Amino acid sequence: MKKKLCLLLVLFSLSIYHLKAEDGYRLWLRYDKISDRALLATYKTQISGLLIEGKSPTLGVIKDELVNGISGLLDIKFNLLGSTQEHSLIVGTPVTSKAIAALSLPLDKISTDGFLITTQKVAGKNCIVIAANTETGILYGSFHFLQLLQTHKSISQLNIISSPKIQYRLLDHWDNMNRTVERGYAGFSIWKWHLLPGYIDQRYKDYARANASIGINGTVVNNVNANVQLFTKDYLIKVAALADVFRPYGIKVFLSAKFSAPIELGKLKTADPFDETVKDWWKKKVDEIYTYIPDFGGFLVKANSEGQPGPQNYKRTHADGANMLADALAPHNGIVMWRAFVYSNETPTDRTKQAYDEFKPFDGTFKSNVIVQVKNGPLDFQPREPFHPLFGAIHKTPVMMEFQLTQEYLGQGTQLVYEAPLMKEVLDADTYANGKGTTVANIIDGTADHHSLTGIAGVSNIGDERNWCGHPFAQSNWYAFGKLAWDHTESSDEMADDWIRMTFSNDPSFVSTTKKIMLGSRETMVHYMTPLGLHHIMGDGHHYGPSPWSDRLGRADWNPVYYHRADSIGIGFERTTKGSNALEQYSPEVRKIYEDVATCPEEYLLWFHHVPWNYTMRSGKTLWDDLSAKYYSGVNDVRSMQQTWNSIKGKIDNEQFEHVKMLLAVQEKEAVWWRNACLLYFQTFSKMPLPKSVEQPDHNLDYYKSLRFQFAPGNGGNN
Ligand code: GCW
Repeated sequence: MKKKLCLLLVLFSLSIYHLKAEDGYRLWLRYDKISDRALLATYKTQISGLLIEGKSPTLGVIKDELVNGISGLLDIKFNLLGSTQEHSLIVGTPVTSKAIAALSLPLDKISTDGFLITTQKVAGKNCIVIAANTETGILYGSFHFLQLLQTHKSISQLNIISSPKIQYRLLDHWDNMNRTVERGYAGFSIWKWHLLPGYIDQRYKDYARANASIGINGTVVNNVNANVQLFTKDYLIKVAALADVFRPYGIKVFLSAKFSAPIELGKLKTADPFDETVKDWWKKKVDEIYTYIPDFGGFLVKANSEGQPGPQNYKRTHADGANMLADALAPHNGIVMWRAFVYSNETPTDRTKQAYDEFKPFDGTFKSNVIVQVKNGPLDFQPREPFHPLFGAIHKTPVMMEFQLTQEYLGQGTQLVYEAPLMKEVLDADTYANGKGTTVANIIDGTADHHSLTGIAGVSNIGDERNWCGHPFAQSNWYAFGKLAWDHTESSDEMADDWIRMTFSNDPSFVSTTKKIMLGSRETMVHYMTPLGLHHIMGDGHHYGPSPWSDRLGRADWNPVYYHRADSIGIGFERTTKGSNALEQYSPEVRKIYEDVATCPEEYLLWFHHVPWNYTMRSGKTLWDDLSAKYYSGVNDVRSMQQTWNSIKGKIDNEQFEHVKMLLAVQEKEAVWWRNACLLYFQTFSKMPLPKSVEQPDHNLDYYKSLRFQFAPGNGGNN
C-alpha cells in the first residue's frame, strides 16, 4: 500500500514537472527565481518593498507587474509599503506620488512616454526611484527595471534616462475576421471575434503586457486587405472590448479601413472622396467609432494596391483619399496611416519605382494628421533590399516605416532568422537627403525634417500557438522591433543578449552561443535564398520555397523571372541609366555608391545590375562561381547553426531544445532545396559547371519544378 502511494506521488510530481515545462507562453516576461545566489543576495539587500501611491487602472497593472516580477525573481513576498523605508522602490509621477513630487527630478529631460530610474536618498533613506511625467511612462520604467533584474544587471547607482524616439510604435496585424492570418505562420488569429465582448481571453492581457514591456503603444487589429464588417456596430463593440483591455497598458487600437466601405456598408453609390455624402458617411462612422472607443488611434489604409479599392477608382489622388479620412478623424485627434505599397501591372515601369512616382509629387499636400507608411524596401520585404527611395524624398509630409516581422519571405514558420540586423541595416542607411548622415532612422524619427508626427509599424508575427510566434526564436523579432521602435540606436547584439537572458537563460555560455546563432542567421538566409542582390524568386503566391523559374502568374511583376532576368549573358535587374533607372530616385551620393558595377557593394549587385556570368567578382571568382559559393556557404552555415545548437543541450528546457533542434533540421533541408533548385535553374542559362568537389544536387531541376504546396500556411482563407 505504502509503495503504491509512493509511486503515485512520484507519478504526480512528474506530471506536475511535465506541466511546468517551458512552453514559451511567458515570452521574455519570465520571472523565475534568479539562480545566481550571490546576485540574488545583493538584490535582496537593494529592494525591500514598493511605494506606489494612488489608484488607477495603469497604476494597478504596474503594481501587479512589479509585485509578481520581484516576488518571483527574488523569491520573496514582495509587498506594498505605506511610506518610504530603507531600500524602497518608489514609483510614480509628480501627480500620482507625493514622494516623487517632493524630489527634484529632471523630468523635463524626458518626453511624455519617457522615464527615469535613479538611485536617490529619499527622506534620508537609500531608494530606487522610477519616475515619469505620465503613468504610461512609469509603466515603461517599471518593465525596464524588471528587465535589469532579469538580465542580471547591477542596480546600484542607477541613473537611467530614457525616452522613445518615435511617437507611434505599432503592430499591424494581418488578421482576418475568420481568424486566418494573411502571411501568418503561428496558428490562427488571437482575436476571438465570435466570443467578444463577453469572453476576455487572458491572452489579450498578456499581449498588452508584452507590448508594453517593449514600448509598443498601438495595434492595428485587422488585415490591410480589410473587411468592412468590422465597421458594423456589433463588431465595433467587440473592438471596444479589446481597447478596454489594452488601455491601462498604454496601447491604442487602430483599424484598417476599406475605401469602399461607404458603398459596401453605407449602401451609397460611390466612395468618391469628393462626394459630400461619402464625406458625411465617413464623418458619422468615425464619430460612432469614438463613442465606443474614446481614444481610438485612427486608420491604416491600403488603397489602389493589389486589387483594393481607392481614390484612384474615382480619378482622385492618394492625397485626396487620405485627406478625406483625415478630416473625419481630426476632431478626435485620430491619424491616417496611408500605405505607399502601390504598384500596377498596367504601368510599364519597374515595380520598385512606382511608389515613389505616385507619392513624391504629392509631398506636402497631405493633411497634418496623415503619415505615409512605407515598407523598408521598394519591393516587398525581401531577405535584402536597399532602403525605399521614398525615405529622404518626401520632406513636407511625414513618412513612417513598415517592417514585416512575420517571415513571409524569410523562411516562414520553419526558419530561425533574427531580423534585428535587417532592421538595423535599413534604419542606419544613409539617404543623404539633407546631406551626409541623414539616415532612414533620422527621417522616421522626425529629426531630419522636424516632424512631430512619427511612426513605425511591424507586421505582426503573432498567432494563437501556445508560444505566440510559432518558431521559438520568432519571438525575438517581436521583441527587437519594439526595442528599436523605442530606440533605434540599440544594437542587434544588445537586444539579442537581453532577449536570450530573459527568454531562456542567463548562463553565459548559453547566451554567447545562442547569440552567435542569432546574429549570423539573417545573412545565412540571404546566402541560401537570394545572395548578391537577387530578389523575389520565391514560390508562386504562397512564397514558400524557391521558384525562380515561375513565369505564369497573372501579372508580370508577380513573377520571379521579372526580377532575376537571367539569360545566356548574365543575371540581375539593371536599374541604372542602362536599365529602369530606378537609381534616379535616390540622392546623387547614394546613386554613386550603386551605379558602377565595379564599385557597387556586392550584396546589392544583382539588384542594380545585369552582370555577365563570367564577370570577375572581388573574390577573384567569376560571378557564376561566386554565386554558387554563396549558396553553398548558406547551407554550410545552417549546418554550423545546428552544431552550435547541439552544444547547448542540457542548458535549457529539453522540450524547447528539441523544438529548435527539429526546426533547424527542417531549415537545413529547406536551405539545401533552395541551393539546389536555384543553382540548377540558373545553370540552364550560365551553362557553367559546379565545382566537382562540392555536394552535388540530389534531384534534377524537373523534380524541383514539380513540387507543389497547395496548402502552404498563411496563404488561404478569405478575410
Ligand atoms: O507582401 C505582400 C503580401 C500580401 C500583402 C501585401 C501588402 C496584406 O504578399 O499578402 O497583403 O504585401 O503588404 O499589402
